[in-house]
Formats: sequence, structure tokens, C-alpha cells
Amino acid sequence: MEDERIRIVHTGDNHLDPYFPRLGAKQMERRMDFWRSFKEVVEFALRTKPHLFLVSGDLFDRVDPRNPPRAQVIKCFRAMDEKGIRSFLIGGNHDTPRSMEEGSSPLNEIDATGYSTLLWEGEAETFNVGETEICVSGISYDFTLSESDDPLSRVKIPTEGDFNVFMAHYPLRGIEHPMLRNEPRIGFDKIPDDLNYLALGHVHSSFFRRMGDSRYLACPGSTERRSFNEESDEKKGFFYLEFSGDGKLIEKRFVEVSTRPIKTLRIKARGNVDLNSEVIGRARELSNEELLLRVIVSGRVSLDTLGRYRRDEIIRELSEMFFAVQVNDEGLEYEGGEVNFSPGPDFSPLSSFREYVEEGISSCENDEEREVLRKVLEIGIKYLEEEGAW
Ligand SMILES: [Mn+2]
Repeated sequence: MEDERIRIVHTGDNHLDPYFPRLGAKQMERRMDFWRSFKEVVEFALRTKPHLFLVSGDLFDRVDPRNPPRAQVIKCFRAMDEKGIRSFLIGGNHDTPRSMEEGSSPLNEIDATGYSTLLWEGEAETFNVGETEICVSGISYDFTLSESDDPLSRVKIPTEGDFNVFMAHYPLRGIEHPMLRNEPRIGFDKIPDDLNYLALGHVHSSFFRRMGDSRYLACPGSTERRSFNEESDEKKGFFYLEFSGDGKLIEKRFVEVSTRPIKTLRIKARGNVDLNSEVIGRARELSNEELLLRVIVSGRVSLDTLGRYRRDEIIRELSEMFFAVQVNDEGLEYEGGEVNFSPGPDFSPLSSFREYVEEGISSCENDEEREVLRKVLEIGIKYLEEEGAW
């Protein structure tokens, strides 16, 4: 008789009930996008009835989501429980409290219903799929760890099953992701040889890797774009996987969910231009009522251009053509030269810097240090000049 396959739906970083104050009246609609994507994952599971439904952190965008989404989420887990789907949650950096004072996580509430299991610090649950004993364990995000810590140094991954799954919401050492800051990472040396599936969250772009014979790791990424950093992720979705009882991967599918289109339009201005018409004209070519548009305006322009530039007018004009428009004009600068506001030749960033370092050089008694300061002066001047200092 053929062994029953172990079927898994793995999602994460759903970021339900996000907070987007900049979207104003459109905030609620944008929140619905996140809800819809997650709903698609749940509906897929209700249809295909996997043995396991894994949420590897950041199910919610915050530790205090509003009551309606909390209730809706509990209904989802109840529906899956009724179909016999075992679901497991871990806390991510968004839905785990930083301290006990912040109170418990909204995930504790789901766990308390009994429809799903929240894994906190390495505890394991075992159950059978056919003849195969499955062991699922995991850790929630720990804010007390520093960037040099390995989250697995305090926890030993339990591998008492025939098929072992571990969930974590951390990046891996040795896999670089441009959007991650310095934070704790999991080292490959801490992953036991008999772990079959490492279910990761946190990185918002999806990846899947084979670690060895019957050993895999995967991160499904987010189910909606949380920020413009995710603009280049072509698809958002989750993993559907089938394994044989001895851990061989039989089927792997990345199932796409629907998301809102987002786009960045970069406009570099120069000198004397009618910036409002330029921005509105260029944006109009992209006109799409579903699109969340970000316009980045930068460049060095005349005082006259700056004076006539109106961000509110641009947003007003464009908001009818798009779902919502954000304008970032921090990189818009006055080109200089027309108005003389320099307080005189003795006071400039370059001369102040030179004076300060030269003073250090002349009072320095150590040859080596003096050489270092000379380098500081040389490199410092170069950088200041590049940034436009006079
Ligand atoms: Mn996240």
C-alpha cells in the first residue's frame, strides 16, 4: 500500500490590518487588499484540505489589530479546523509584543480558541498522517536577541517524528536580502540533519531551497506588498507542498494570490521647468484606477520652479486617475547661484572642516595619527565637494 502523502500549505507575512495613515480615506480599502489575499490562501486550504497549514509569522501587521479582523481570522481557523486541517502559528516581529507590558499577542487569542496552535519557544506537537508521525515545532520572534545571536542557540529543534517541521521568523546567515537590517540570523550549522522542512517567514520575497536529501527550507514571502520595497516582487503567494512519508518532495507549487498593482514613477527635474505639468503629464500616461502610484521627484531646480511647485495640487489632480498617489519630493533641491546667502568666504563647510582637521594635525604628536588625519582631510573634502559643499 502506498504511504499517504503529507500535504502542506505554507504562508506567512500576511500583515493583516496594516496601518497606512498616508493613504487617508483609502486606508480601509488598502487594508481589504491584505485581507483578500489571506482569504485566498484560506479558501485554497479549505478546498484542498492539506494536513498542515503553517503561518510563519506576521499574520497580523501589529500587536493590536482592530476587533473585526481578529474575529474574521478566528472564523478562518475555525473553518479549517472543522475540515481537519491542523494549523500552526508563530509570532513575527510585527505581531509579537516587545515586552510583557504590551500585553499578549493577538495570536494567543487564536491559540486559546483551540482552532490553531501557537508555537512560542521550541515546543513540539506530534500527530500521525497515515503511518507517518509528524512533528511540528517552532519559535516566535524574540526581541531580546541581538544581531550577533543565533535564535537557535537557546533552542534545540525537536526531531522526534518521522517527518519534522520547524517554523521560524528570521533570516538565514549566508543568504543576503537587500531590505534586511542587522538582526539575528539562523546559521545553517544549527539546523539538524533530520529536519525535513524549515518553514521560514520574515523575508517578504519568496524562496525555496533544497538543503540535502529530504531536507528543504522555504519562505513564501508576503501575500500583499507591505511597502514599495516589494515593488519588484512579480508575484505574491504561498507554497503548496506534497512530501512522501520519508521526506521526499513530490510536488511543489507556488500559488499566486491577487494583489494590488503598485508602481514608482521617478522624475528628475533640472533648472527652470513647469514641474507640476511635467509630473501630472508623466503620471497621466500610467493612469489606472487600481494602481497605487508613488512619484519620486528629485533634482536641482530654480527658485522660480520651486516657488511654483505644488505637491497638494499634483495629488489632487492625480487622485482621480489612480487608487491613491503618494508624492515624495525630499530629493528636490534649489540649484543655487541665484540668491547669495553665503555668510562670507571664511564660513563654509569646506573651510570649517579643513580648519578643524588641520588644527588636529598640527597639535598631533604621533606620526601615525597625523597620517590618518591627513587621509581624513583628503577623503572628507572629496565627499563634501561631491555633496555640493562650497
Ligand atoms: Mn513581515
